[in-house]
Amino acid sequence: MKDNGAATNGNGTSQAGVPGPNPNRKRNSKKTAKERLQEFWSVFDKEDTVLVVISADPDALAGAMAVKRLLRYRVKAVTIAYPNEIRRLNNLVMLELLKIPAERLHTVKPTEFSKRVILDSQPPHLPSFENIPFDVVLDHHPATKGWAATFVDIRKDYGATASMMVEYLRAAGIRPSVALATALFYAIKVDTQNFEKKVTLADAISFRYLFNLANLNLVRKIELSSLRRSELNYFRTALKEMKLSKQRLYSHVGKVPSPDILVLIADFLKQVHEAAWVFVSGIHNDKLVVIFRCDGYKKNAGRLAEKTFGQIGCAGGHRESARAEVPLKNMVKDASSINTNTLIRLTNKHM
Ligand SMILES: [Mn+2]
Repeated sequence: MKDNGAATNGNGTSQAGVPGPNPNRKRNSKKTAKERLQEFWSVFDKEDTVLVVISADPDALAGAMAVKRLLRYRVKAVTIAYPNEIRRLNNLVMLELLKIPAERLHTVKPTEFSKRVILDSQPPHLPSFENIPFDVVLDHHPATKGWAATFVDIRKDYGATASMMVEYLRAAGIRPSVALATALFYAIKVDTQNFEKKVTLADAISFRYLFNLANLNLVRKIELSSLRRSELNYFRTALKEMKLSKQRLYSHVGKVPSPDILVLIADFLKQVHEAAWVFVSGIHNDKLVVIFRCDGYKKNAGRLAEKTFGQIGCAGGHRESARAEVPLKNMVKDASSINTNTLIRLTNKHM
């Protein structure tokens, strides 16, 4: 039970790892792909209407498509639903190009479906998931407690749920369509950050398998669709306001419709060779949002963000990227008086 921590995971294993009442049920991590597939399939009947609930990002969308494919001839219908609004352009383009049928969670009634699956998430992850009784949980995030499901497969060492779903498809002898293979391939790329994150060999095996089936031009089209034309105006402002000193590049962009645009600008500016650090800030929802970027070599963006803004707002991140959000009421200045010089002054205090 240690490997997924669910209150009741139905794999019949006691805390000490000794087989429980059913000796045919093994520890989750010891099961073969075929055994997992059979257990997953055994949850469903021909008459079932299935709801797959996800928090829509590439990994969840691809995984949900795989579940739909695995259940195609085994249940009556499969509906994919997500609570969040998809704003990221790459994700919208993925939905559109790969024709992924997904609906907003508030437009469906989970209890009207006979079976419910949650994928790439767990019930406690979002308030809108908490009250849904799930039959199946498929995920790669660390296991949470306080819920139960008939079939649970959580593998926290995996870089993507998509890698797990490839194993299910292969065990079922199903060759994914180009759209499904492309979705899974892109999902693994995104969740492993192009394999720069710590992942398992299993992720690499699934990725290599998909390489022959996915359309790489479609992948590139999705990857390159990160900017709306209207967002280029913020780049114009960022370049105009930009200041470079002591290998540090600063730009305050002013009011922005979403902090995402600040991330896009910071990621663009970090390509400037003369800059070891990039600081991009903007105002969103009465908060000053600051995006930190550096190469992480003998530098720590997360620590700097915390030292600089931890007292007056929330701040944190990794060595090479970080973010801070400070309510304007915690700062002496009003929004209109904040400019790139303010950003320089604030961040230099702790450098
Ligand atoms: Mn994921």
